[in-house]
Amino acid sequence: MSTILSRLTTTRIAWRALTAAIAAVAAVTGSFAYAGLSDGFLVEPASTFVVDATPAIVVNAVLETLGSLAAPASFLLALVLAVAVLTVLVLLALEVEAYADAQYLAVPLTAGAVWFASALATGNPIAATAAAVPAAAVVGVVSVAAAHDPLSVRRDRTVDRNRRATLQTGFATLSATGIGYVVGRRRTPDSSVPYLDGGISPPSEEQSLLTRAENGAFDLPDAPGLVSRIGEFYTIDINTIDPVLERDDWELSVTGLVDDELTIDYEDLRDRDADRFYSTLRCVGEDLNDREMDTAVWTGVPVADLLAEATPAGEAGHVVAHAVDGFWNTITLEELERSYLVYGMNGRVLPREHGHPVRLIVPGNWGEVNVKWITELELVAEDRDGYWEERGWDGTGEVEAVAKIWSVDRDGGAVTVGGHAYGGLAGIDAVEVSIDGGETWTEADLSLEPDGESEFRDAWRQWRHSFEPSEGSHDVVVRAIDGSGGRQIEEPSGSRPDGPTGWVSRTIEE
Ligand SMILES: Nc1nc2c(c(=O)[nH]1)N[C@H]1C(S)=C(S)[C@@H](COP(=O)(O)O)O[C@H]1N2
Ligand SMILES: [Mo]
Repeated sequence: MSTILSRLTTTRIAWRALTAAIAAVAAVTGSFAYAGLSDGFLVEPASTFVVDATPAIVVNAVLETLGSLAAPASFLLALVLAVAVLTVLVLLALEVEAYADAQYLAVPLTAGAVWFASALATGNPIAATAAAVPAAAVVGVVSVAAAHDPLSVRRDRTVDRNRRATLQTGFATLSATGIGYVVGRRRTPDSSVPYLDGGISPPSEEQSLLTRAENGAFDLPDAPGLVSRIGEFYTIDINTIDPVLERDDWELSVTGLVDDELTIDYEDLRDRDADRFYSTLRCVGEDLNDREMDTAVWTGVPVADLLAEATPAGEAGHVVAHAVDGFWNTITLEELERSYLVYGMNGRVLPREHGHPVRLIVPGNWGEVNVKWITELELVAEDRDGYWEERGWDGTGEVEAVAKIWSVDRDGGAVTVGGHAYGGLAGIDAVEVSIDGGETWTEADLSLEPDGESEFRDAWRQWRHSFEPSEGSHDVVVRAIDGSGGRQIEEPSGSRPDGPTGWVSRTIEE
């Protein structure tokens, strides 16, 4: 008799524990759906806890053995930890309900406990609510379903009812997890990246550049404005999961052929005079009319200021920029002297995927030299292969001018074609359009030169051209004229090794 009783008790606890685990999964899902991959997401504090609680030796050993799997592995561990802690809390709530023999008491208890723990961990009461409500809902649904289950015929009805109710709720939660994941992914980018200086809007200088770009832009369907939104700005790097480099842990050293080696931290960098400027990035590996080209308003410190303090030795001619992800690249000292150590993007703190906390921006050169998560500038005498140059690319130099066709709009009879053109430091002076396959050419309308006043004009412009189509099809071709009068190269080539060339064309059927 007593063994049967104790077995029944264990079975009950097991089913309660399963209910609690499902509620915990619902809490984490709700938290993700609300916060995406930001500090409001419960797994973020859990992962900080895991990393902080693990000795550095172990972290290094894990990184070494798991390599690029280390980040997803630690994420998984944090996820399991968050679910485990919440499971225990909900189980406690269910046990209290059983002990007090008060039907539905576990619902408010779960809501309270999950809310409190989440608010404590994330410091975000609203995100905590997004976790607490689904967890309490799971507990509530299981209780109601169990109480009204007409099908239980076995002698121990509570166990049997709970079992069915728990399983059904479990399946429902599982499908909700899918939806929560999709919602959370969507909510991950822009809004979760704080503004520089912690305000509720971009600082005034960044704001004025953003406003200028917004007012000067054409509204082209299917194409960005003059400044690309964070979250829509392309990202390319060698990582599956981006490095997480905290501001407080960041340091940059200027080493090699300098008189005085120099190391600065994030605070030092932020204390220096900064510039705000538009700069376009374009990946050398993209196809001619691809979208791996975007523009932001960047906030950063001129590298020249740091170089003046370190004093390059006479024989220094190049610099290798190193990053935490094992990526590196080489530019000339001259190019470094017009570069920036950037910590702000569109008035926000530089986002993780774009190199948080600090990246290099080298105006005018191909994307790959704009090293993200930068930690060292090593001055050397001779040119050296970068990460991609070791793999057969030649993409450290200045960009080729390009005009893209990104937008085709029909309004009644007229067709408006448009897109973006980028010419590096020289800027874009004109975009020529042909609607007859290159027989005759006219100049397209150009948007505002986004950085007219500064000494470099390293930003794209939009172009636009409307025409009344005649019978048949039209072969639209575009070509850019850069600020030095040079016309975009006509001869087509693939992107490897030094960037795609040719004129973009598109056939428009009437
Ligand atoms: N540390 C690091 N920096 C990097 C890369 C990288 O893989 N690792 N990729 C480069 C390449 S190929 C490009 S095109 C640009 C893209 O910058 P974005 O991701 O901010 O658009 O970053 C460059 N900087
Ligand atoms: Mo790139």
